[in-house]
Amino acid sequence: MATPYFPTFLLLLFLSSFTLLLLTLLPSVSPSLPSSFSSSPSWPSPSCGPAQAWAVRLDAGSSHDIEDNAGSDYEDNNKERRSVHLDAIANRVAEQAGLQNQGQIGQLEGHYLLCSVKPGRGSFADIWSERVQPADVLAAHPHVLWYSKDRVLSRSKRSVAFNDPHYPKQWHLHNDLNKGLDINVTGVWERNITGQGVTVVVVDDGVEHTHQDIQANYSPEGSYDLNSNDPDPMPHPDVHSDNHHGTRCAGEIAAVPNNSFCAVGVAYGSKVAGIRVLDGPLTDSLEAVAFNKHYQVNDIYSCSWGPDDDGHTVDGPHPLGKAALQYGVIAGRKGFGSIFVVASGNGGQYNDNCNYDGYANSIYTITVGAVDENGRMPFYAEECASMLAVTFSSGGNKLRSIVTSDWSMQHGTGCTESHTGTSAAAPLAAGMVALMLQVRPCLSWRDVQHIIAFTATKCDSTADWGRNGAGFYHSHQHGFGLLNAWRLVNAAKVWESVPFLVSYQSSTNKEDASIPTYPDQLIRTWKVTTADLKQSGMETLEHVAVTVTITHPCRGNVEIVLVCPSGITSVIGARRAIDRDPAGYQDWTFSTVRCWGEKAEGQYMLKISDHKEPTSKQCAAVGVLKQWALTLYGSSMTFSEVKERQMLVEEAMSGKYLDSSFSLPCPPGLNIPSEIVSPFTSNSLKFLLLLGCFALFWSLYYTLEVSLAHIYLRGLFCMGKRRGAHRNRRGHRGRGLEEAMEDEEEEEDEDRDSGVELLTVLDSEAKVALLNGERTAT
Ligand SMILES: [Ca+2]
Ligand SMILES: [Ca+2]
Ligand SMILES: [Ca+2]
Ligand SMILES: [Ca+2]
Repeated sequence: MATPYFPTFLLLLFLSSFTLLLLTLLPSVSPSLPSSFSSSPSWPSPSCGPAQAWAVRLDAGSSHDIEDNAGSDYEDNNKERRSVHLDAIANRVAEQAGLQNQGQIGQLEGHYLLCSVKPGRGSFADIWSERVQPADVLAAHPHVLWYSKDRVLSRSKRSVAFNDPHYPKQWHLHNDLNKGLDINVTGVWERNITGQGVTVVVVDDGVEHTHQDIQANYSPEGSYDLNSNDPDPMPHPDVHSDNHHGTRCAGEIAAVPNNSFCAVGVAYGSKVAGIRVLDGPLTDSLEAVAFNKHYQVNDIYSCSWGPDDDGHTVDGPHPLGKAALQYGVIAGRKGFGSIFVVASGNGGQYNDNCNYDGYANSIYTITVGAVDENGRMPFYAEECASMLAVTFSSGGNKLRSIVTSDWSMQHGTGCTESHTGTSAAAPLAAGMVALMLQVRPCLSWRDVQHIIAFTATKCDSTADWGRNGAGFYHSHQHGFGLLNAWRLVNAAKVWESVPFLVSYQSSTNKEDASIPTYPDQLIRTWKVTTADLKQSGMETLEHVAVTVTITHPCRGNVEIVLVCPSGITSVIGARRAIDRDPAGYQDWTFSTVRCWGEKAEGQYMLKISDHKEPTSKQCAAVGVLKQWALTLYGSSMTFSEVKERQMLVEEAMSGKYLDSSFSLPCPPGLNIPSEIVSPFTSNSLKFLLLLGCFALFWSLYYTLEVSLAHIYLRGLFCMGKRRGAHRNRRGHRGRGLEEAMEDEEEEEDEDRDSGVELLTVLDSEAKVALLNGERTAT
């Protein structure tokens, strides 16, 4: 009979189904891999989705602890031992928190990703894991310095197909004609990175903030009008109809998207402010006020202007402007430093060079040049050794310009297709920095410069690219290359702040050495030893500057080259054919970024030559190097740390950190008052002057009145008692008054004393009035 087998078959069927059910319910047991994420193609691993991951930073504890845990089997160096030790701690922490260690996060030592193992709801494992609260365990754990849970981010993709009629023409944002020749920003926007929480201020001729494409993103808190001294930077129409510049720049940064009007800004989620300062005479003090205006509101200052680009000007910020730039990077943005973006200049056709422009040359500024839509240097662009990077702008006649907002005053339509020059490049760079600051608000002003050097890409094969000792490519025409929003933002995401800025200065070398005619050169060297750098702890370079005093009948003929210890050359003082100024260079500081990331130690060489014109009598006299000094800027970041950062940045380019909710901790910053009322504003100076004049007149009048009353009284009581006496020759404020009195009579001795007393009292009264006035003014 077949029937006895039937229950056995059913039993087998039941058993196998039960086993299958158990297998599906149990958590998938995967080995915990302490390997770095570079080996894993996708990160975080698919089993560790958002809201299930914890990023932790671990403390390795004391070296004794390492010895104990790692054991004597490990003969390798400390670092490796430390890493193994940290892996072990990470495993332990993960286990205790009911999580799974997914390994170190990239190259960030001590940072680990721990995943919760979440099987289906209602399972045994789920019930167990709900009892253990990872947050409680991580918060209390002695080895956990910091932890952060994945938050579920809003993943709604922003449509990059905007309804703004001119968006299709904004080739700098999406170049459909020459693929790849744009700022590579759309991928960043798709991840909701649009500059939210960041304010960019356009320091220019005003911003039409009621403009349809600007109004929604306008920041009145960051704005000011220094030309008219009021809070409203609205541009004033003028006869030339050219005060549209600031509005155009503001549109490039933050033009409102999807409003069916004109264009879209690079950082359309950011706020844009305006400081009106170029529509009137610009003084040093006005410039200084502009550079620090609302410096706790404004994060980035976009400056599309500079000294005359005529090929023979040597000028830059004057003492107050310099001090304001320095103060901005120290105290601006809660101490992380204001970001100053400056245009490199449009004097290309006059053979101008941005190292003769002190704003570009300054270490505090991000110097941005321009390339055309083909990635080539346009005719107007200037080159220099202090150029940090380039981005897109107009080119020759047949090439497209920048499409952006325009003012609607006078002949303006509110939208333009012809914004040109390096003026159009700097705001694009400012917008890209805004995207970086949304991702990581605590980037310092130097972090931003570093990230640009680390991420800019080579363009234009015809340029003079040189590879420096740290592996960075730089050209005098394009700096470190094209700014790339995707690369900048991804690098910003994993960027840990660089150590604080240190500098080294050589002694001032008095020379009085003649500059020989090219190909001969005047060569001077300066050796920087380990001992020289010991005090500051400088390991690697950022900016390198040389300050020179040179006399020459036609200074544009002089060429100054700096050679860093690695051998890379920087033309810090380029020849300028038009510059026949006989003034030479008086303590002018030339700078270069070409030695970025290189070791600071070694021999620096200065080469100066005179490219004489044989026919020119005017330029025949011999030039003289009077004195020179070398200044190095850098940090304690070691050369190997520079290399590690380069690897980390490249690893981040896949977007894996941007896609995850990974974030490094950000310190809150310093508590700096939002605005310090400057005693240097023209208004307060005028007020003080007025008050001073009033006090002086008042004291004169009062002295006169009291003295006359005194004489009158004395005349009444002491008439006829005249006798010879010394003239009071003591100095008083009212010199004219004293003379008037001399004509009237000669003073008596006893009366002179009381007179002095009276005047002293008057003097102090006047002072009190002045002091009170001063207090009111400050
Ligand atoms: Ca105004
Ligand atoms: Ca728009
Ligand atoms: Ca220039
Ligand atoms: Ca600069």
